[in-house]
Parts: sequence; structure tokens; C-alpha cells
Amino acid sequence: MPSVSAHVALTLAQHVDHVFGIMGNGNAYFLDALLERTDAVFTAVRHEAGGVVAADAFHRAGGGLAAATATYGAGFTNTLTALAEAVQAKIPLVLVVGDEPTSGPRSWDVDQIALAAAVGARTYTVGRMDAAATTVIAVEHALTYRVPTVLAIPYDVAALEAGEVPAVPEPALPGPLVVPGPFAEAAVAGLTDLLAGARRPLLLAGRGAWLAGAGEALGELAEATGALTATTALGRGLFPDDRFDLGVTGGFGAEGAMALVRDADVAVVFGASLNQFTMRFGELFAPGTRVVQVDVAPTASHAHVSGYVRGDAQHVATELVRALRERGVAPSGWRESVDAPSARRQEPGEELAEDGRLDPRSAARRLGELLPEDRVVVSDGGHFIGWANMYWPVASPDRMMMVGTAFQSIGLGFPSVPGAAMAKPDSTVVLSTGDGGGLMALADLETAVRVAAGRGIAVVWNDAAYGAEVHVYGRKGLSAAPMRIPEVDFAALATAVGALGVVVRELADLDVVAEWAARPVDERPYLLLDLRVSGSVVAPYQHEIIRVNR
Ligand SMILES: Cc1ncc(C[n+]2csc(CCOP(=O)(O)OP(=O)(O)O)c2C)c(N)n1
Repeated sequence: MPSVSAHVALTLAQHVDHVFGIMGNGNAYFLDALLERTDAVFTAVRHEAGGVVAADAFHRAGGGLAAATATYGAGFTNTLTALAEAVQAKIPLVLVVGDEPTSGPRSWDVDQIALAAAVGARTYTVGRMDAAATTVIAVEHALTYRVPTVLAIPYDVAALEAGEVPAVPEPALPGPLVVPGPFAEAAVAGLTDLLAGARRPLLLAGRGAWLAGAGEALGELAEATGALTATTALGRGLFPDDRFDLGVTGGFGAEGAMALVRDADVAVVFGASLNQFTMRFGELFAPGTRVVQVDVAPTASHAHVSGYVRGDAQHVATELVRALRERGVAPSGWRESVDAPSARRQEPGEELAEDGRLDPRSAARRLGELLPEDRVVVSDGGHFIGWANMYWPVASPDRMMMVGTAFQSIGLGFPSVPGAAMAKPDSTVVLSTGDGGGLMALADLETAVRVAAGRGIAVVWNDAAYGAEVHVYGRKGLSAAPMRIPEVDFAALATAVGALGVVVRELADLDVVAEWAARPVDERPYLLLDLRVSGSVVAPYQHEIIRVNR
């Protein structure tokens, strides 16, 4: 007879095909049922945070809903940083954990429901009779609210026999937000007027527009209005025609491109929350630019927005295109009058900085030429975060993710690799990480090398420092010792777990990427590039942060 844990596993496997985690007392029966009785693929990670990160990255890379699993107590508390990140980044996933017995806590139990609630995650606890239904509710909650949910199996019910697994209804999910009625029609008509009269229109799109599937409709809107386009960091690659795209707005944007954004007379923002980084701390738009925001949130999210349309990005963009065509409005011609590819070009940098170490800009630029085009880029956090964002274009928003940035956590890079690799099984997964974050995530270097062998490349920006701290607090004269890291040989660490580790001291050393790429996939190992970069080259976005901190 199936156990309560089997009820959870079999029901979950109807909605999830990938599970990442580590086993222990609390989830042993769940994992046994999952592996022996379902088709779900289980990937072992080496730190519980990594299980949640991998499930999170799987979703961001377009793989759909995934699950993570950990045992109770220490297994669960190890997930908390990653869980907080998924809550704040609004990433749905289900974390299946063991929990204290229904008879009450043992000396080693902690209040897991309170801990999960403290980072914003809701817990559903299964009982002897309701495990299948409760599992579906946890799935439904995660997908409806775009959040992680915790599905807890009390220790004393985990192995209880529960009879045949009952059929339970499918999760009920909301459709796109289409606001009908005269107010909505008037808002779209007003925006049509504004775009029809715009001489220099700009469309700015974020991840919300991608989630709404609005890429194509926004491409048509750009064509109909002659608008230049730009995206947030999370919306990179959304617009289909990159000839007229200015790239990412904010500190990762090129100076020339950002100057053009300030020339716009009308800017329409789709599915972007306009955070301080996107908005260049208030400097993105010129005071005279009329900014209209289109989003599903109840209200506008930045003081520079003067008009708000509440609705699904794809729906509103499609309506605007229809209305403009109906009125016979001619495109503005602005986008053809400027050279967007030149405007978005970034500084090339020197080969070596004055201290004789690699200039990260030239290394990033060269890697941009060498990395396989089918890439998915996963990034840890730290000062280096600018280099991938500035120099490595990606084909669509699900091909660039920064697991950790919502919660401002470093150390979630290596476990992002297995999640992205599972979600995009034919792509090359490129990790961008610092030496500080890389060391923090080191447990899952082994996972990355094992799971992404043949199609994984790690780029370690090794400046022998917590660079972001040096640039902010070193500059203020604070004690430097906590900001330093001994120069770690990441190439050797990677080699120890089966990768090809290469120390890169000059640009020619990067040619190994082309040699690696030329080999058949099943004959090449995971490639780790240990870039010995200079800490003296400060990314432009960091200058912005330094300026604001001052
Ligand atoms: C979990 C966590 N610990 C500490 C910090 C503070 N912090 C932010 S950036 C950073 C330095 C990251 O160093 P590294 O990964 O080497 O990248 P770099 O800044 O040198 O490019 C630190 C320690 C953080 N954000 N998250």
C-alpha cells in the first residue's frame, strides 16, 4: 500500500518533472517513492540551498514548475536564503521537506512554519488522509501567486500507509489580466493618441512582458510606431528586432544608448517594475519625457510615471497595434534615423590593467565572441555582475538569470547551473561568478560539473577580493582585510571534481573556449575559466551606486 509520502510524490509528479535536493530522515520515503514509482527526474545537489536554487533556475530558464527537497531541521534551515530569493523574485516552486512529528517537537526540531513565514513562504502540511489534495493546493498556490510554497511531511506520518492514491482535481489557475469596460478602453485610446503623436517613441519592456508572452506583439508595436526599444536586465532579448534595440537600461546600459533614452518624448513601459537600477536612480528619463506604464500590478510603481494602464502586456500591445493600424497612423521614423547598434556598444577595455592582471572588459568582450550562441547565462552576484550583462547578449529573457539579486545574496551561482541545464537540455549553460560567491557556493561546483559536463562553462572573475566591498567600503577607508581573499586556484578546484580547469591570464588563453566548443559534446568535460582579473577596473553601474551612496 502507498505511504503518505508516496501520495505526495505521485501527486507532485503529475505537475513537476524535475526535483532537486538532498535526502535525509525527513524525506527518505518521499524520495524513494519519487524515484521508484514516478517518471520525475531527481538531481542530487550537495547543499540544500542548491536544491531550491536549481528549482528556481529551472523555472527562470523556461522549464516550468520544479520541486526541491530537504530533510527536516538543518536540511530545511539550509534552504532559507534560497527560499527568500525565490519569494522576492516571485519564482514558483514547491519545496518538499520533512517536519516535526504531529505529536510535537523533538529537541532538535525548530518551528519550520515560522521560519518559512519569516521569509515570506507559506507552508502546507500533509496529514494521513489528505496528502494528495494538499499537494495540489501547494502547487496551485505556487503557480497562482508566483511564489515558492513549502510542502511539509510530519515525521510520524511519512511512512504511514494511506491506501490508493486518490484522483484529485487539477490546480485552477488564473488567466491573463484583461480589464474590460469603458475605463480600460479609454486608457488604451488615450495611449493610442499619445503614441500616434509621438515623434521619438521608446518602448521599454521587462520580465513581466516576457511572462505575458508579449515579445511578438511588442515587436509589432515598435514597428507601427517607429519606436526604439530597450529592456530591463531581466527582459534582455525580448524584442525580436535588435537593429533598433538600445539594450539594457540602467547601469548596465551603454552611455550612447542611455543618451538616446533621454531623447524620447514618449516612453511606454511594459511589465517592468522600474526599480532603482533600471531607472538609473531617477536619471533614466529626461524630465520632459512622458512615461506611461502598462502592468498587471494595481498601481504605477515609479514617481516618473504619468499615465498607468492596468492590463496584460500582450493584450494591451495587441490592442494598441490594432488601434494604430485602424487609424492609419504612420511610424515616427525615429528608429531608422539613429544607429542603435553603435549606441549600445560598450567600452572595449585594454588587454591588461595597470597591475598586469586581465582587464575584465576586454575579457568579457572576447568571451562574448567565443561563447556558443545557444547559451543560457546564469549569474551569481557581486561587482562582476556587470560584465555578462554588458558584453554577452542573449537571445531571450529566459537565457539570462541572476538567482540571488532579488534578495541581494551572493553564493547561489554554481547550483543555478543544474537547474538551467535541465530546463534547456540542448543549450550551453554559462555561469558568471566571483571568487567570493564561487567559494560560498563551492559545494555545488561538483553538481555543476556532473550535470552540465559537455555543455557547461564557468567563468570565475577572480580578483582575489570581495570586489563590491572594496569599491564601496575600501573607498571609504574601512579596514581592508575582510575585503580580501587569498588568490584561490579555481582551475585546480574544478579539476579535482572532473572538470577542465584553465587559468586565464591573457586574452589568448581564452582560445580554449573555441577548442572546447569544437569537440563533440559527449567528449568534452565541464570547462571552468579561472580569470585572474584586475580589481582596479570598476564597472559603470558600480560608479552609479558609489555616487548614490555618497
Ligand atoms: C550571502 C551574502 N553574503 C555577503 C554579501 C555581501 N556582499 C555583496 S557583494 C560581495 C562581494 C562578492 O565578491 P565576489 O563574489 O568575489 O565578486 P566581486 O564583487 O569581487 O566581483 C559581498 C561579500 C551578500 N550580498 N550576500
